[in-house]
Amino acid sequence: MEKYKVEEHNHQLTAEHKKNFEFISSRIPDAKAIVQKLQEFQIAIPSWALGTGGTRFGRFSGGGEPGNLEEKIEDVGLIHALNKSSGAISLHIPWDIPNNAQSIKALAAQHGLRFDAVNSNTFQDQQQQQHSYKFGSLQHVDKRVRQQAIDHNIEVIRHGIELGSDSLTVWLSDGSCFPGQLNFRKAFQRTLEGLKQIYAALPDNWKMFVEYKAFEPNFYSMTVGDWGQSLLYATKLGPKAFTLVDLGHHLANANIEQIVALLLEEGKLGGFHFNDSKYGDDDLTVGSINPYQLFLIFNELVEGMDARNMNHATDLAWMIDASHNVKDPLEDLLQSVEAIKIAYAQSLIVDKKALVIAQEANDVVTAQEILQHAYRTDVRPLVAEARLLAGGALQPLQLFRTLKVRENLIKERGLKTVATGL
Ligand code: LRH
Ligand code: MN
Repeated sequence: MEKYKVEEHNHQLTAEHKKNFEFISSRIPDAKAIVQKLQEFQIAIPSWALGTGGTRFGRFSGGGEPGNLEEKIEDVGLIHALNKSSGAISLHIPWDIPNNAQSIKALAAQHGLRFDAVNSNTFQDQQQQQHSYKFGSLQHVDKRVRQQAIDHNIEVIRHGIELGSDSLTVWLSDGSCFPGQLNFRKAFQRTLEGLKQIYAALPDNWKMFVEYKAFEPNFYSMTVGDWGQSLLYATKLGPKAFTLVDLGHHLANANIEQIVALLLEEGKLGGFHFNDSKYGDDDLTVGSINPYQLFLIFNELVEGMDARNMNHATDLAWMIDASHNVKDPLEDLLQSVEAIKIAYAQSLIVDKKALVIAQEANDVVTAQEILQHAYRTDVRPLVAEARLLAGGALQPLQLFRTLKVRENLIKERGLKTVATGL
């Protein structure tokens, strides 16, 4: 993405933007500090969500998909050039094995990208694999299957070390589909034993994220099925283990913002897989279904992180985990990053002192008014100003379309390339 194209785009929009930015800056305390925080706040893009996703009923590719890891890094680099908010990529192994780690690392650096958490995969059987994960991986009744899964995770850590990553995400599809199929206690003990061996292989400065999920692909029990189970594992593993909250991994109507507040209070919240959903693990665009919930989650995050003097930008892992069935993958990711930055900005303008006074006075009405005033404030000029100061586009999606990026990718890569991933 040539810089002059971004500057040309911004030149046309700057006057309108400045008017909007001055309007909101005059109505909130310390807009400058908020813009600074927004500039620092980077969200990692999943390497497995740069192509068209699908369901068991079908997959409708949009063309121009990245056919290898190099092209995936170029696509994340393009997103980052547009929004200056996606300065990291999260790899999934073996979907994206970096054959030559040094050249991959150099290519990423050229695009201003670092490598966030690396993800293991013991939920699919690979071609040359000796033992099947049909009945689980770390929970498996057969020690050889468990050892195979442990070895894979240690291999993933090795790839991460080569790339300069400093965290491993373990999501286990393990569980059962029918009552009586699984001994829950043994499954828990075996899984904990396996995670301990993986934990022992972590470099000193690394973190391990234990991602929980309520159901799918198992539909009776999941061996890491909710925040409580993940917290149990993370607590028994040690100080380098944390829970990972994927917004789509909860039972209906779960109060995710309360879960976040408590995991933060326990010092065991490691990070997020942001997406949105109406029913199950729908992996939809962040903020597309329930943007108020996303705001309430960030409100708890900012309140809890400030209470622990945590650095908003670096002390938790901010990652997207989405799948695109009907939208252009890059447009979908641009919308998701924007939704996350807007929710973060809204949470930064909450009048926290007044909220505490209302809460301590059981003034329920005023407490709601304070939150919804922030939620109903159009903070988009703050997010845009942060982008502008960072050299990004004032309207990334608009510029993506104006420059016919997808059309050019289709010319370059064709209609048939398929990106590895979901
Ligand atoms: C499981 C999950 C997990 C990934 C996978 C791609 O639903 O959220 O984070 O490994 O999606
Ligand atoms: Mn996830």
